[in-house]
Amino acid sequence: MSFVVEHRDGRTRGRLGRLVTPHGEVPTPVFMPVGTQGSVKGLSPDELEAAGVRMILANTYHLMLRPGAEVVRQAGGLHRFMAWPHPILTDSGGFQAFSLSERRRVTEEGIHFRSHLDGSAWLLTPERSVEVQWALGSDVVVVLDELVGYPASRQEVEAAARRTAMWGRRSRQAFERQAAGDPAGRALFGIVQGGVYPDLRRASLEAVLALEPDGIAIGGLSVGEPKPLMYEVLEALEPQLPDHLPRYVMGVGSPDVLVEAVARGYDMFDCVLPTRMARHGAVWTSEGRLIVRDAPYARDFGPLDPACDCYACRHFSRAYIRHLLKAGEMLGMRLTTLHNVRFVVRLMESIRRAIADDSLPELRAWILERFSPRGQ
Ligand code: PRF
Ligand code: ZN
Repeated sequence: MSFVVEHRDGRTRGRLGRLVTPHGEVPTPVFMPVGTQGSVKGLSPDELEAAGVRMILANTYHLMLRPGAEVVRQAGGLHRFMAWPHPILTDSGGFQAFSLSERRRVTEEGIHFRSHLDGSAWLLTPERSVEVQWALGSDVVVVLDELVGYPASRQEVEAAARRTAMWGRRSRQAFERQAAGDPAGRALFGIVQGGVYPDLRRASLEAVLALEPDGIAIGGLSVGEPKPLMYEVLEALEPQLPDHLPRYVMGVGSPDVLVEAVARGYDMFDCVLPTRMARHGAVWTSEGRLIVRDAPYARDFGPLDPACDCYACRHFSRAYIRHLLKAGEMLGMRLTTLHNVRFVVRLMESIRRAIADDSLPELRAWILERFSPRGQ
């Protein structure tokens, strides 16, 4: 894998880049929709492609439990299994084991947990996580990490960051064992933890750099802290990041956070937000967020967003989509999902265009005007 920075915004830290993976190139900054179970919920690969998506995220945790890494490997890897020919980044499973599993326990060895599906006992080690991600055929493998929520004591955060550093080293070794003799050129990303403590973030970054990673993921953010604090952490860390590596902020995806993080020098993002919101009847439009499920749209025969070129906006009205959602028709969620995915793809396109012509501050103001939640 390789990454090149092609242009920098004159007035922010924003950068335009290109990520080259075994399954093709991706212009950055990029947002990756989440395909947790090997599917971006409700959409076919054709539809994702038509919406302009060029890279998705999949989850080690879910696919390991079901259908199992071996099934996907036998199918020829996740790209073949799900008929998605473009790049895939896989998350390591640490975060999901924390948020989904029951009775989890962390030891030096790894994360012991019970499956949220059937209660069976599992152990996710850094080695196993890398093996599973390799079996899935991931283009970008991510180290196993431990994170804590917010707020958390300095002691807890420090212990998790230390463990993440140790697991990073074991992940690197496991990656090298897999990569020996493999020409594909897959990438390994390290993860920086350390909560909101600048010195812990710095120490965590040092440990990540020692891994000689192909990219740097920033974990442990958007876990309940106020947004200004998240921006502070990103801003304080940025000058310490090597310029030539892609920087990936894990689990963020609202328009305001995307543009704020890009302006602070970050390149890659993923989040369930656009797809999850859509299933609950909320869409992003060029005028801000809209809950199409709400009563006022019952007789609104215009599109979700007049400025959108997606299939849903070209063919259907707010009133019709609201009706589908209220009636529990599958098409309703598919159309809102399609729209939100296209919206965020176009948002990233406009962000890249703004960096290219040095107008990111103006676009940032436009986005914040429409998408800053009150009280944040
Ligand atoms: N670690 C991993 N995946 C993640 C996170 C993390 O800290 C987050 C936090 N926002 C989202 N996804 N491995
Ligand atoms: Zn649309």
